[in-house]
Amino acid sequence: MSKLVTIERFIFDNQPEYAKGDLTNLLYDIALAAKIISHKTNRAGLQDILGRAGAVNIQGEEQQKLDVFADQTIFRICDHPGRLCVMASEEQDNVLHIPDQYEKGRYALVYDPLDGSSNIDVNVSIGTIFGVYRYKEWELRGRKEDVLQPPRDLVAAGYILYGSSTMMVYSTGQGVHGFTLDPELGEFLLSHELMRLPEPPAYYSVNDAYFNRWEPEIQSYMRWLQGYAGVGDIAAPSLSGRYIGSLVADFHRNLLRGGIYMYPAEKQKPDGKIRLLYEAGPLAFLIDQAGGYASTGREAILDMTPTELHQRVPVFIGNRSLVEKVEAFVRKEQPIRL
Ligand code: P6P
Repeated sequence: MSKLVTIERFIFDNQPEYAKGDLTNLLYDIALAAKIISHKTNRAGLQDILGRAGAVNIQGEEQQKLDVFADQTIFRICDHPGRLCVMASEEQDNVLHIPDQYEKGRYALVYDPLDGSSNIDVNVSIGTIFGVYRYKEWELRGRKEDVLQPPRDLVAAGYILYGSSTMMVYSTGQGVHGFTLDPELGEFLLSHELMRLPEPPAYYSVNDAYFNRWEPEIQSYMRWLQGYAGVGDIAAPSLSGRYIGSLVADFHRNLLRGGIYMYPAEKQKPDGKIRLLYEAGPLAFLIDQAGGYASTGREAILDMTPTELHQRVPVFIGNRSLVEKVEAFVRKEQPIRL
């Protein structure tokens, strides 16, 4: 029988000595937000919270009521305890400043409050993604510069998956750890300690309806993944296709079983769809901690400094062997066949 450890206890016991303060408490706060959002998500169909909130966000996407609720919940929990100097949300045009009446802290929080929200009405798993940076300059803390940092400089990153169960998965640079919510206790309990990407990988995740929009090298890579003869210098591992259309759900399954999630650039989306700051960056930090790799196909996502809050990047993330093969195809170092 596995040991019974709450996320609060695990965070406290595993933080470096110097960090047993704001960062520890910030992760507690995020876990509380996760419980509140999970409670609301699991009852979405019963409380007429489904459907549109009537607004459109910076991405030009219809805001679902749960999007708005999740965004407000995270902000209201994190704006006043004095751990943060600034926040950035997928749902907000600009950075979110700490209200004047509250003390500013040492950290900057970036988050996608509810990724995959178009799946809410069809009861498909959705998720929250977050990343935590340390301030850039103490006297000037609270600016956009505090969040526009490369994912390699994250001090923490994680996600919450609202699925058949609610899980919180995070890393502070000492490995990736997963916790499952016991809704009766209201506690996240340690369920996946030190998660590592398994080899060989089992899945590839991509919306292949866009195949004809991709550059030829990516089309060839897809044919390699699918086992076509005469493509690539070695045979691809035998993979199954799994695409949920919810990044956190696809990422989580691939983290547990091995695989690659892809959202390539295309003619209509030259930078792809996934946002660097609060989606690809935190997940790149996590996959690195789990022994994997994240790339745009041309450069490591971990080392990209965002220039804008809502900057998009092409994403290939998962087992290093699969992701590095994309880069080899893009460099035209691989035999291709279409
Ligand atoms: P498409 C959800 O909107 C999201 O950002 C990810 O969660 C998901 O993987 C992707 O977009 C789905 O996009 O174009 O395949 O519908």
